[in-house]
Amino acid sequence: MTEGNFVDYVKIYISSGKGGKGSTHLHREKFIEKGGPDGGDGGRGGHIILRGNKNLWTLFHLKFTKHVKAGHGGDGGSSRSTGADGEDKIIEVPLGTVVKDQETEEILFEITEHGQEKIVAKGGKGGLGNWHFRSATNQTPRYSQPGMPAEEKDIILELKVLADVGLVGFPNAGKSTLLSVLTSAKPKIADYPFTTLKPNLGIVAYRDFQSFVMADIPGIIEGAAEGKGLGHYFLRHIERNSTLLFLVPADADDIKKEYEILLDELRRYNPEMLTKDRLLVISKSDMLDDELKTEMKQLLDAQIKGVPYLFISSVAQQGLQELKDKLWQMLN
Ligand SMILES: Nc1nc2c(ncn2[C@@H]2O[C@H](COP(=O)(O)OP(=O)(O)OP(=O)(O)O)[C@@H](O)[C@H]2O)c(=O)[nH]1
Ligand SMILES: [Mg+2]
Repeated sequence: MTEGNFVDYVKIYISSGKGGKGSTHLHREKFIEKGGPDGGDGGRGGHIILRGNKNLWTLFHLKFTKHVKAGHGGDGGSSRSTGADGEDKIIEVPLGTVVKDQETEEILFEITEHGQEKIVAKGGKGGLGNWHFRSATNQTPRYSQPGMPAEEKDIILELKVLADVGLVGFPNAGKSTLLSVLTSAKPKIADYPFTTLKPNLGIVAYRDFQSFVMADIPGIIEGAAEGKGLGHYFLRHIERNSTLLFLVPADADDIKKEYEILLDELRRYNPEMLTKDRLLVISKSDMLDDELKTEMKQLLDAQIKGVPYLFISSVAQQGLQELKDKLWQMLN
């Protein structure tokens, strides 16, 4: 898969296991004519459990999971032996996964911590065996409880928390190329606008085994907030990023203007986007010689205030470590 490893919505049909039935058994042994009741209890049906996993970033691994079924509880047996519990099924999800009941649209809960476990469909309780029902008046009860039924439903998993750093830029600015050199993601790259049609996520490895997540989204054009291009729909994917990385290519006619158009589109989409930390990078700066770069720096220093900027080149591998350092510093 080279495109669209980003999945933030899945629907799954789940069913827990039903409880095993209790046993109606009367003890029989040589020389003991009338043994008492000794039917054991049924086992519990398996639960469906959601578990948070901080190493997952999307719901991609569940994209093709349509059903999840837990095991049924075993029936109780003689000699008060209890049936085995049904096997639980665990669904691992990224932190920030919101779980909804599809039918009622009710939010059931949210998984926010690594290792956090929540039962989303409870296994049926096992029935009690007849041993429990013996009494002074009934020494040989010939009944036991059935197991409780399973729980079945469709659930929706929706991912709320997204990457740390979101890439923002016009089509063809070099966003996907940057993702491909900083992470092991393999997004499609081409010399035409709207190459990227779906968001891509990658994990940027940082010094000493640390990492952060970067999201590449389709290019944004003027009017995106009103639905032009593809940017509008995908802006929601960077709504929760803590830091936005603006890319303007070195060969842009007017860097300041391009940056301001991008900023304005974000503002129109949601003014809160402007409260995030921002970093501007001039991409494809391998196209600049030193003289041009110096000139451009002077211009940018005069024109663009209040946002740090860097020159980078994904192709020539320039300024990338500096970029990672800067992003890391902003994230922490
Ligand atoms: N010279 C040079 N070209 C680059 C650099 N980075 C990207 N390019 C080229 O720019 C073109 C667009 O790159 P992409 O990474 O696909 O751009 P994008 O921003 O993801 O584009 P969309 O997905 O359409 O929004 C490709 O032809 C790349 O090879 C760079 O550092 N230097
Ligand atoms: Mg792209």
